[in-house]
Amino acid sequence: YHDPNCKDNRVAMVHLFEWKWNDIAAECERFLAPMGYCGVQVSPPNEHVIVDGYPWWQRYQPVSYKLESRSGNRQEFINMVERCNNVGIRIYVDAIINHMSGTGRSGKGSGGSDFDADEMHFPAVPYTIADFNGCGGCPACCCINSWTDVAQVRNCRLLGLTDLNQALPGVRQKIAGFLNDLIDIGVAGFRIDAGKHMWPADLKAISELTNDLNTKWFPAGRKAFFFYEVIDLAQVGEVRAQEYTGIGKVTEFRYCIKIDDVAGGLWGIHGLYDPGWGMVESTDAFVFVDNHDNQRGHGGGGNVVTYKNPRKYKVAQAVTLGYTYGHPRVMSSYEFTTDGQGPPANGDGSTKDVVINADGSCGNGWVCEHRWQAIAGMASFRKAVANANTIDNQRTEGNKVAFSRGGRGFVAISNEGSWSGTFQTGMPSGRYCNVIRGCPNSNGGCNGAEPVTVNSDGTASVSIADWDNPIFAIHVEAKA
Ligand code: LAG
Ligand code: CA
Repeated sequence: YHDPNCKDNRVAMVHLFEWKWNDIAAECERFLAPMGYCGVQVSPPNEHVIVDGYPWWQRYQPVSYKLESRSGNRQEFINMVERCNNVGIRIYVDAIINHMSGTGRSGKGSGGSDFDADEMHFPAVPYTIADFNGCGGCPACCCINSWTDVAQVRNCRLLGLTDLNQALPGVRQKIAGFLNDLIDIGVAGFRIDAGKHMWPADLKAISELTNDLNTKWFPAGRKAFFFYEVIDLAQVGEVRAQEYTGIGKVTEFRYCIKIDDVAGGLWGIHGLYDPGWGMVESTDAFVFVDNHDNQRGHGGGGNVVTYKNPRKYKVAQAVTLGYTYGHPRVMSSYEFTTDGQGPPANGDGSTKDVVINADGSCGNGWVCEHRWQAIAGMASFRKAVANANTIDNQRTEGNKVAFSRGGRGFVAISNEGSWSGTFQTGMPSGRYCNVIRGCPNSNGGCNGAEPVTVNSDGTASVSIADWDNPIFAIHVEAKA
């Protein structure tokens, strides 16, 4: 349950937030596989409520486990999983299993199923009132309003969302049935939404009901990767991320604050993993610079760096993908100005296609951070150094840092103007491409810049001069 099930030494996950299944399938083939990404976190694939104006958060209110959502239908989902797995890219599902839709909602879901949340009537699963937590022990509204009352956090309604009782065998079976349907299709794992709001023992029992992964793409006996969304910002008396490390990896939200800090002052890189802050150990940590919630002030919010601050964002991603702490996920956003705004939409409300411009950037309102050369280049770097757990030759000078990764890669980042000189890269001699500028091309050179020569003693002449891309990175899988 801790192993992301990546192909070869691939590591980086990208969250293609609100993308349609057909667009994701194409992206696996044309970009993610060649750039060395491991997999994609997809938006919730299950049937959901439809809210006026189609805010993104409607997908966090399930109506059933039918695979009929704003991103596409069941057949399109199956095609995506097959096409991505066939090029070695894994699919991870955002699984909403804590709750169903919010109080006050009824009608038909995105797949046409009837439901009535006030009656706790979800016939397309089916769930009835008996499958939900009652209001006994909860405040009058049945909502969570004390975050230090751990039983209330787990057994009452998060934001008024009808709360499933995962202690019941029947509920466990239905949730496991949903996960097993996805596993049988070929997904590699799950982001468990609202993990904080479920008891770890119940989650453990559910994960133990899941099938082995599909042997068409995975070795026999493999289990799905589970990573639990637990917002732990070290508030005294609240649920701790460490309660979940026995059953999978856990989101480390303190990392978002740390990386924002470190990307502003690289001298602080030594403190990126800070046990004093209560952060979970590296092998348990699931890390990200920002996510779909905190980039818009939801889910804990806080000071996080996003695509709206591109230069700092690239620095933050270079540190995240270049360093050793945790398992990294890259956010891929759509442009937004208000927090509820849904994905780019056509006149009929359907989600717009992702279009790719001639220069490789995205159009139609999709930001595609994962395609920014600095970020994609660092995803390829992480694959190349995946087996190296060490940081060597680390050198910090004020707001600048350089380090190498076990003879397989070398990075330098300057947050204070240009930086040039002779550096010990720890790399074998040869001609390499600075993957922040571009990849090797078929003419024996590099796109975007001249090749870099590493001498037989491991030294190289390094220069960072581009204010908007203040990073230099070479690795053994990008030789000129
Ligand atoms: C999560 N992790 O634990 C998701 O990452 C987060 O995006 C989800 O909230 C949340 N848990 C529940 O799955 C999102 C929005 C909420 C939204 C909720 C349900 O951040 O704002 O709540 O999805 O759609 C909305 C309204 C609330 C209302 C609630 C129930 O914003 O005002 O109380 O619906 O009707
Ligand atoms: Ca709950």
